[in-house]
Amino acid sequence: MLEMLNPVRNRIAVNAFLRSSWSLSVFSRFKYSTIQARKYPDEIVLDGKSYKTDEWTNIPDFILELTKRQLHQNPNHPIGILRDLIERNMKDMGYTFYNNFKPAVTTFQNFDVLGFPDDHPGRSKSDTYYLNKDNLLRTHTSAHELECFQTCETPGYLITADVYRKDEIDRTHYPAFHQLEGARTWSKNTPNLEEQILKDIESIPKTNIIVEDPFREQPINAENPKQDYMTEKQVQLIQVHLKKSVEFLVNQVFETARESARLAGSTEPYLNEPLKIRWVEAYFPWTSPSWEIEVWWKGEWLECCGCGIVQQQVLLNAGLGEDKLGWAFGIGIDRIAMLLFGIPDIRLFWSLDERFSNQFQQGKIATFVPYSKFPGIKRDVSFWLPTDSLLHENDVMEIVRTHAGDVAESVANIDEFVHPKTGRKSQCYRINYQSMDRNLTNEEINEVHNKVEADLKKYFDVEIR
Ligand code: FA5
Ligand code: MG
Repeated sequence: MLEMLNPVRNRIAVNAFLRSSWSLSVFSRFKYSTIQARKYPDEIVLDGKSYKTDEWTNIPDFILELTKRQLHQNPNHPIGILRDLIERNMKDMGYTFYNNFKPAVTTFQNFDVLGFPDDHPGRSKSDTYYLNKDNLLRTHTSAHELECFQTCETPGYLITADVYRKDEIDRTHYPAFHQLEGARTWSKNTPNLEEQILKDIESIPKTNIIVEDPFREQPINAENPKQDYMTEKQVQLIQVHLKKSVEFLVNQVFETARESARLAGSTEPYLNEPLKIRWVEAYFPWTSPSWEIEVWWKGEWLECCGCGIVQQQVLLNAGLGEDKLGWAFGIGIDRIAMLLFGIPDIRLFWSLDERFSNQFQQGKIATFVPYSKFPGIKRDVSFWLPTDSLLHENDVMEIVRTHAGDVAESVANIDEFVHPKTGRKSQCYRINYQSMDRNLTNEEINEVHNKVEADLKKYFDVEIR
């Protein structure tokens, strides 16, 4: 969702329009009030706190179960191993580590304080899991920026936590994943501030990464503007510090992975090539200017981190006054862990199968050995949508997840058209059901697939074709 809000890249605009348009349509809400709503208990208890449910509640039980897993705290799980590795590399560099934040936060923490506009698609029920109107499962670790800025006594901090988003179903998307947030501030009153930042830049260990960054010399432009509270020179210096810090972190992680691969006897050519990364412009409501880093790994650009210069309003909200300036970044760690450990499907992180967990050990990046491959069963579902339908792609994903659980390997909208005469819209989704640890029978998949169709009819009034 936030992934989709970069105005610099056009894929976003359409989605944003689709998403925000439904929330604006009071008429269609009224019209479809006869469609059944899902039932939730009167209260949900999470981490010892009770939340009274309301019309915003949309968290299924299987998601609540995931909140108990805390994979980043498990020293022998790939996610925990990666967190530990990053923390060890960043030790003594002036960061406080926070790993214990609970997943339930307020809409204020997750959105308001970071300057998300009211009509931001990330706030919608089709993107975010709500406990109720005012409480949700954090969608990003930035939800804790405020409290960390308030309490942190070192120049910077690192937060690792599980985050939750309604999202697509495929090999690299899962409704729960992990982020590592970093931030660093300076006091404007530091004597010779600019020289100090330069010194801080020089203290970041050098890497031999190949960097493609068209914005390094001139980081500011009309689409990615500087804020008034900083000089151009300050933006220039702070972005270099930010980018070099992220490059260092990424390089350490990938170097460790290569080292492990070499030790394990691998002779793949990529092990001897320098790591290649590129910076692209981005947009986040609470940073400006903003960027993303992409890493070239085995023939593909992988988006792994959003970042930028913190909006002064966030620092003011945290009570830091006008004296501070700084940067923040947020890295998705699951996709990086997939590459490092050779894990082909993001669902595997959540597997309770010992054939998975027995392969990993604290401090080691081992290459995952698949224990077997089970065939998938494909099923299509095609339907006509009612006029002014509220159905969002993420709703289809959620319905499939509810009935298929981790047996849902991928779901893709493969066909969409509008009937030239009736003006009715048709969609077709292809679902691949596939288990990571057993064979599926046609019978059980028929049953699951029937439930998916039934829910689409019941909750969204579609006409199955
Ligand atoms: C954010 O979440 C921002 N909070 C990052 C940030 C922090 C920007 C601080 C500025 C300052 P984004 O939505 O792009 O940004 O997500 C960050 C990373 O999380 C992505 O680059 C990607 O690696 C990972 N990610 C996003 N969605 C998923 C998903 N469904 N599954 C796995 N990883 C994901
Ligand atoms: Mg992104």
